[in-house]
Amino acid sequence: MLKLDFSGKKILIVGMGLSGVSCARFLIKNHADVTITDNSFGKQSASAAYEMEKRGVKLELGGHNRTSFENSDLVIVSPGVPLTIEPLKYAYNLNIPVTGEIEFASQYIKEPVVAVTGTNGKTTTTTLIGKMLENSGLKVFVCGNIGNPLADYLMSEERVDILVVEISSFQLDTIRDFRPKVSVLLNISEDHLDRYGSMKEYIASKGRIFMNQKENDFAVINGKDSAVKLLIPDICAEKLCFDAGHSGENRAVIQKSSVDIYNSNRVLNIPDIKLMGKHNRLNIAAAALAALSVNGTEKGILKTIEDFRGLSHRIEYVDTINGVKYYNDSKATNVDAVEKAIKSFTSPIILIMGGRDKQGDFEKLKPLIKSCVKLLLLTGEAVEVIIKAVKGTAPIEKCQTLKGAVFTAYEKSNAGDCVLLSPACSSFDMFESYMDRGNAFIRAVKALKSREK
Ligand code: UMA
Repeated sequence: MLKLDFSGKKILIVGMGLSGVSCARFLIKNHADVTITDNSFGKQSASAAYEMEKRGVKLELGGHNRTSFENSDLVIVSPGVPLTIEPLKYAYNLNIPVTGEIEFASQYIKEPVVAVTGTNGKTTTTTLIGKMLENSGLKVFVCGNIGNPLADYLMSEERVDILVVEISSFQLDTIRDFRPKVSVLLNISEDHLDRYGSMKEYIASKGRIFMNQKENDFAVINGKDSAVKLLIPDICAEKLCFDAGHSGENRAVIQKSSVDIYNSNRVLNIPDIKLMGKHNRLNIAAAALAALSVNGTEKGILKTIEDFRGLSHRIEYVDTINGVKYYNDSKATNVDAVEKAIKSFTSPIILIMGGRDKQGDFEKLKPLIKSCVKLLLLTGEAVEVIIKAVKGTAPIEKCQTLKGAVFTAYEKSNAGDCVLLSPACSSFDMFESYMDRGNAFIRAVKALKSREK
């Protein structure tokens, strides 16, 4: 574990989730005076609260106390906490440093970092880069938005050669000096507009991943994405574009079921890609370019793609019942991800959408729903908004629950169809997380399957 001395420093952590707890563990071990404040306090936080108190962290739960913000030497904000909340304004007004977990932890990390952002495909690409580098013989720590905070590395006894970090826009909002050796920007489409005032702000947030890079760093970028292209003029790092068409800078060409990577004077062909959809071939191209720029080997890359079968909750095949295939794409929490999912199928689709609206533009789905979806089943808070946006495209039915939607899909499907849960919304109206929602979908499908036996 990294040893530092924070004696006499009063540090306030906002949010007792994964990021907050991880920072607190590290700081308390290094003699800081740590307080965690969280505006809610539910059953799930009880074990974290118990651990924190035992370690000597002060807790202020169920609300935020203005004076704690004003009396701190440093405030560390969790990514899910909006930077506009009232108590943070008091800290800003008093010039108290406010930072996030990624910026805080990265100050103490000397190893090179590959950082991956984008609206969709971050977790798959982060996982692929981690495996490609491991299969190339490197010691790797994979972390970030993927589920284990970067700050966990500060507590780890083992040093690695390189870190691969999934980074969300929320995490980028609080960086200052964070400088990845390789920054990957996969794509940008509408998302989180309930937090950002406009697309312009959201694009600017994503662009922060490049802001501290220098000429000897690498920027792996989607050369066809119009929002990503807006950021290119400000990038100092060496640009490795993928899918950029015929432009001279193009370093990866996406074929029908393979990817060609231009690596120095050679072409690395990644053949027979089993993951569905062009979006996955783009993720693979980005991952390979990133891996190659930090000593990943062609052999390590090819082995990774040969072995990789995709992650849960991303167009995940669940089962076949009466000739109908069921797919769980619960991670598709925005419109762009649903577009990509629909485009991955050639069979008629019974599509299950809905949940909590993140103010996505559902109207964009109209042409695809019209041409590919035979029945649209809607659940959750966003039902009426979605109906208004896509009416006239396909038959629509409202369902009270996800389980009910699965049952309706089962009743209305014919052999050769597929049933796809791809919600275009967050899960928080009815579930704890997209994983919880995806697991509920899988359970409902498995229950129907067992009735068949
Ligand atoms: N809270 C306050 N005050 C507020 C608002 C929230 O105290 O005004 C509290 C909440 O009550 C809660 C705590 O803050 O107890 C949660 O903080 P958090 O939401 O930042 O959660 P963490 O557990 O720290 O998880 C975060 C990321 N969550 C979000 O960005 C919302 C996790 O990404 C990430 O895995 C983790 O850090 C480690 O890096 C999840 C996510 O949904 C998977 N990310 C979004 C996405 O992928 O779309 C961005």
